[in-house]
Amino acid sequence: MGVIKDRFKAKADIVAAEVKEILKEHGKKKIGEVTLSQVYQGMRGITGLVTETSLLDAQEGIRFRGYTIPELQQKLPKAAGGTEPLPEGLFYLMLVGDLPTEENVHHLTSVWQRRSHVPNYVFDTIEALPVSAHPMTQFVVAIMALQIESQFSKKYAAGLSKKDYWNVVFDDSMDLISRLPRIAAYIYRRKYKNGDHIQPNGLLDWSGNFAHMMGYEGEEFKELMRLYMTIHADHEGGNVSAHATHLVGSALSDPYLSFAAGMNGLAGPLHGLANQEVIKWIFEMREELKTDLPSKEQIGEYVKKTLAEGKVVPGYGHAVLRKTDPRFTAQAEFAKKHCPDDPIVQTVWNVYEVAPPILEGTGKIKNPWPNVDAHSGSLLKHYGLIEEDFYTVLFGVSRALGVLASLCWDRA
Ligand code: NMX
Ligand code: MLT
Repeated sequence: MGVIKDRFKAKADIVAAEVKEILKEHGKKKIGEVTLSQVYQGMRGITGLVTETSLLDAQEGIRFRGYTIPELQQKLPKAAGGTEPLPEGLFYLMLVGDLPTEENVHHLTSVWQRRSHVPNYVFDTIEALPVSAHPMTQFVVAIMALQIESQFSKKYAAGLSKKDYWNVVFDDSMDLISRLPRIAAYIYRRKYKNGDHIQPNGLLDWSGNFAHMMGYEGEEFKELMRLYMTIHADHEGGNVSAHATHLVGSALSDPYLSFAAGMNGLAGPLHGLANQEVIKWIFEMREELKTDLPSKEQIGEYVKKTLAEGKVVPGYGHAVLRKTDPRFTAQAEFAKKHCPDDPIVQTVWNVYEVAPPILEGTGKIKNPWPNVDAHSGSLLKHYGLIEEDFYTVLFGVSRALGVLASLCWDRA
């Protein structure tokens, strides 16, 4: 851990000095105007925050520290025999700002393994909830129970100098990331597999072990998890989960409290819960039309019906993006390689052909193209992870990487 922490601090000190200098020189410079509709419509398009870890361009999509998703798929270290990036590598990149070596990534895997112990009272707290509770509710309750472990809150209470905040926020963030897969898998097995829990495998990487603890041993599914955990990790600072984590963190709430706030936002249907909504929407359509593979004409009619009922077409639209989300494309590429004949995947692709012109035709939807959530559920269903209520928890485990790396930067 020492090496990564030292590298992070060295980088953060340089950036902090640069920012101080920039503010001294240009602090009074105006960078934009604000219109009344921006104020009333959720601060759209106002440059109002800095996020170190990633940058979202409306046309091109996300870049993590300057790298696109295809570039990350090429440049980040992979599991033995695998082709998808290990999210440990993305975390290193977001935190330190440089591409990691294989050794850096293996180091991070073993640090997270070492820190992954979840105290029993967290499982007891989950068990106190009805099994029927939504997995995101169970997830947030578990994170709050784990907050008892926060080093930051203990050390702050004992008296902590401002210059040491970053150090303990860093440790809390690492602990939390290490423990989330165990908590999420516990909730999964509790809710859907009769509480038949699976012990962690200390030899696996973070995503591989997560897949294992949920009960998915296939190498292809583990590869999907590595891709999934990488592409969902960060989407600049304006989205609800990142913004909420940042906002609550600005009160010096510890990483557990801050991340729980972000997860409450991710649980909303217009944000992370949309992945569950997409699959629900596709299955309702299949049920209504009595077919596993609706035709493009039928899909078109169903999109129009959804709009006429005053509902959103889940998985389409975005507050910033104005083109197809590259995270959708990355998942479509994975599906082309591994499961092009799956009827749910084919339906997702048919919706992609049919929905955008209809959405555009309304004249008010600013982005008629698919976002990340339009594709993820179809892949999970293909590999047998059929319980769509759980999908947002997967998103949440991944999002921890981006928002907690950012929280470390905030404190440093
Ligand atoms: N289906 C129907 N109507 C839509 C859609 C859609 N997919 N997207 C936007 N609109 C409507 C929107 O409700 C608004 O209507 P009104 O004026 O009646 O309030 C109008 O179009 C203008 O909205 P936009 O400015 O285009 O979108 P906004 O930035 O406000 O919202 C989303 C962005 C993502 C919340 C919106 O596109 C949406 O609700 N999409 C469906 C839900 C979804 O897929 N969310 C996941 C986003 C990604 N993520 O993981 O967080
Ligand atoms: C995200 O990944 O957070 C979503 O695409 C929402 C957003 O960026 O606004």
